[in-house]
Amino acid sequence: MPKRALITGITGQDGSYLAELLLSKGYEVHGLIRRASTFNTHRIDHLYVDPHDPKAKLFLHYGDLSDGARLVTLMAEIKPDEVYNLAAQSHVRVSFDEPEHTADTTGTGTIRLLEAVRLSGIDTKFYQASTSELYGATPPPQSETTPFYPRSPYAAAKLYSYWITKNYREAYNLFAVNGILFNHESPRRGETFVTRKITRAVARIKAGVQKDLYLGNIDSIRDWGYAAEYVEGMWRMLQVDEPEDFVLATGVGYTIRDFLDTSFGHVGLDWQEFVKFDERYLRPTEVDALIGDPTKAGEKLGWTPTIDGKELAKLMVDADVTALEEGPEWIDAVDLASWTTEPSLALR
Ligand code: NDP
Ligand code: GDR
Repeated sequence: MPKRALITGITGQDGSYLAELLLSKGYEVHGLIRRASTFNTHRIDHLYVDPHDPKAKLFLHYGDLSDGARLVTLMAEIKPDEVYNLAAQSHVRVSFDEPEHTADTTGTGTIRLLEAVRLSGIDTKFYQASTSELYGATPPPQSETTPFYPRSPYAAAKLYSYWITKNYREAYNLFAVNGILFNHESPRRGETFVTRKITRAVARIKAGVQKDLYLGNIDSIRDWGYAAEYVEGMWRMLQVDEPEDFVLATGVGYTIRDFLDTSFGHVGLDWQEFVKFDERYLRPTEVDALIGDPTKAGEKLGWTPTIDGKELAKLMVDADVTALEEGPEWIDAVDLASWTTEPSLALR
C-alpha cells in the first residue's frame, strides 16, 4: 500500500513543492483546497490527473481550516499516514490588517486539525509549519533553543500553533513536530512577498513594462533558502524515530538591499534608479534580523541546503524573465521535482 498524505495549503508555494516531492516518492497525496470564485489551483494543475483514471495519485477536497467539522470528516475518510499543516494566512503585513482572521486560520486552525487527527484515532504523523517569525525581536543566530518574541499578529498566532503542537505530542503521545523554517522562496513564491516582488519587477523593468518598484524597510536581514529544498526537510522530520522540532535555514543572512543588488545586477541594472519608498509597506513592529542555525537538522536529518540568498535571487530573476516571455503558467507547469538537488541547473 502506498503511503497516504494530507496537505493543507496545497495550493500555496510550499504545498505545490511538497505535493511534487511526495508524488515522486510514490505517495497518494490528498490536498485541502478552498472554494473560490476563481481558480486557485494553478500551482498544482500540472500534477492533476482525472480521479477516474486508475493512475490518479492526487486527490483534492474542499475544506477550510475554519471548519472543524469538515476536518473531522476528511480525516476519517482519508486516514492519512502523514498530515502536513501548511495552510495559513501567511503574510506578516496583512496580519496587521486582518488580525482576527489570521488568528483564526493561522492559530485556531491548527487546533482544529490536531483535534481531527486525535478524534480519528488513526496513527498519523503531524507536521506543523512553524516559522522563524517566532523569534521576532530576539537577535540572531536563532536555533531550536532560542527564546521566542513574536512581533506580529501572524507570529503570535504561529506561537499558539507551535505550543499546541508540542502539547499534543506530550499529552497524547502524537508524532507531532514543528518545522521552524526560515524564509524560503522560489519562482512560485507569492508575488507580494519581498523577494518575488523584486524579481518580478526586475524582469518587468528590464522588458520595459514597469517603471518603478515601491518598497518599505529595505534594511531588515533575512536568511533566504530555496523552497524546493525545504520541503525535503519537512518530509525528513516525519521519517525519523522520535518526534522533535527542527530549524531549517541556510545560516546566512542578507539585507533586502543585498537582494536588490544581486537581482537588478543580474540583468545589468542599478536598483537605486528604480526603487522608491512607500510607507504602506512598513510594519507597525518590524523583525530586524533573522539568521538561523540549522546544525541540528544537518546532524539528525542529514539535511543541508545548497542555495543561499544570492543564488536564489539569480534563479528567481531567470525564472521571472522566462515567465514574462513564455507566460506566467510556465512557472507552475515546469517540472520542479528534479530541482531538489540541483535546482539552479534546471533554469539555465
Ligand atoms: P502561501 O501563502 O503560499 O500558501 C498558503 C496556503 O494556505 C494556500 O494554499 C492557501 O490557500 C491556504 N490557506 C489559507 N487560508 C486557509 C484556510 N483558512 N483554510 C485552508 N487553507 C487556507 O504560504 P507558503 O507556501 O509560503 O507557506 C506554507 C506555510 O509555511 C504557511 O503556514 C506559512 O505561514 C509557513 N511558513 C512559510 C515560510 C516561507 O518562507 N514561505 C517560512 C516559515 C513558515 P489559497 O491558495 O486558497 O489562498
Ligand atoms: P516575512 O517576508 O515578513 O519575512 O515573512 P516578506 O517577504 O513579506 O518580508 C521580508 C522583509 O522585507 C521587508 N519589506 C517588504 N516586504 C514585503 N512583503 N513587501 C514590501 O514591499 C517590502 N518592503 C520591505 C519587510 O518589512 C520584511 O522585513 C515570510 C512569510 O513567508 C511568513 O509566512 C514566514 O513565516 C516568514 O517569511 C518566515
